[in-house]
Amino acid sequence: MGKKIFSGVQPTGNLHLGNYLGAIKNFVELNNDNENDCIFCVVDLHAITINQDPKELRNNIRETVATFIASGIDAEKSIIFNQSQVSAHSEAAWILSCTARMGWLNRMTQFKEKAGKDKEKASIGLYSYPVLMAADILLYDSTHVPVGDDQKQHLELCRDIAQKFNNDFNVNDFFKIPEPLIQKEFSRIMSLKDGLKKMSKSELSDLSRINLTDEKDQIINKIKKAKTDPLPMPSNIDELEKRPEAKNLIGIYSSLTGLKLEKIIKDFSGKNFSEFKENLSQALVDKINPISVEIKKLLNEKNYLDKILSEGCKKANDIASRKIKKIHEIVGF
Ligand code: AQP
Repeated sequence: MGKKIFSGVQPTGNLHLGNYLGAIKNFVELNNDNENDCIFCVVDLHAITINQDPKELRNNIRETVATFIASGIDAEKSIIFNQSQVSAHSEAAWILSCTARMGWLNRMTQFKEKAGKDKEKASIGLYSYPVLMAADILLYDSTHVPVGDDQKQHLELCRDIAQKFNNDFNVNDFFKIPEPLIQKEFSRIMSLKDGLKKMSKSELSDLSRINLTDEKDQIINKIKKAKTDPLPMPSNIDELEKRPEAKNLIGIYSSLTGLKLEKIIKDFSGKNFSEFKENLSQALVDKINPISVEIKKLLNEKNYLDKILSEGCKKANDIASRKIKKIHEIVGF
């Protein structure tokens, strides 16, 4: 039986290699399987949990759609839409925030990381972000959610909310309990400047990430400058655990080329990083350059991108409005 796939990407600019290898690459594979029903959402309501410039946000929404298409998602075979245009998301998020418990949300590590030291100044939206994410997923009876490893905890919370709602209202199986789809290996791509920090859009230094719009020279330069340790290339897998930057770069190379870690380590064992970095740059250029060229081309086709969104919104709204109607009946509105 086919899967019902749902996943979202925030239109916060600078979509990067982590977003691609952790999530979008998986979206494309799932979308290629005709058995699956796929919904890919540009989660603009999530984006405003931190300050956004309205004009940039509007551009970033289109750029996210362009990235989906340029990466190989087929708009004919999936629903692509932006969250703010389907009001059931906000409505369901409110209702589910009455099911979710403070204690559960207090455990969310992403909030702690993003709010930083001054939690009092973080928006309430940033805190309740995972409840909106649960609403997104549950409105479509999604069975599988492809995400990067950083979203695993939010998905567990979504399952808890679904189960509690089903129990509280005695509606067994009303919300489907979704399964995460997380890559087995290298599901968290790390910063090029610090192997212990996630590659991220909001990191100030552009050298910390490969953007999906980077040109060939930028990619080569970033890999040249990527942090490594002073030792030569590792000679066995066990060494990787103690060498986060080497582990990250080798992991990226393995994800891009499909080569096994053992083979990469055998081929480069004891050599200088510079030789490996040349191979890595080439693999990156081969993968990212065609995507980058296509994104830039699509950004000149605003009407086409807007049409994808408006058609997607109609389809998403059909499904979500039916589900929210049932939710209203269940809670007694
Ligand atoms: N570094 C990463 N490695 C693997 N997967 C990642 N994802 C994000 N970063 C990595 C996955 O990409 C999908 C879309 O992410 P998002 O745009 O919704 O937000 P995010 O996780 O908050 O991404 P960033 O880059 O870290 O943004 P900022 O800097 O704004 O916090 C998700 O499936 C995510 O797991």
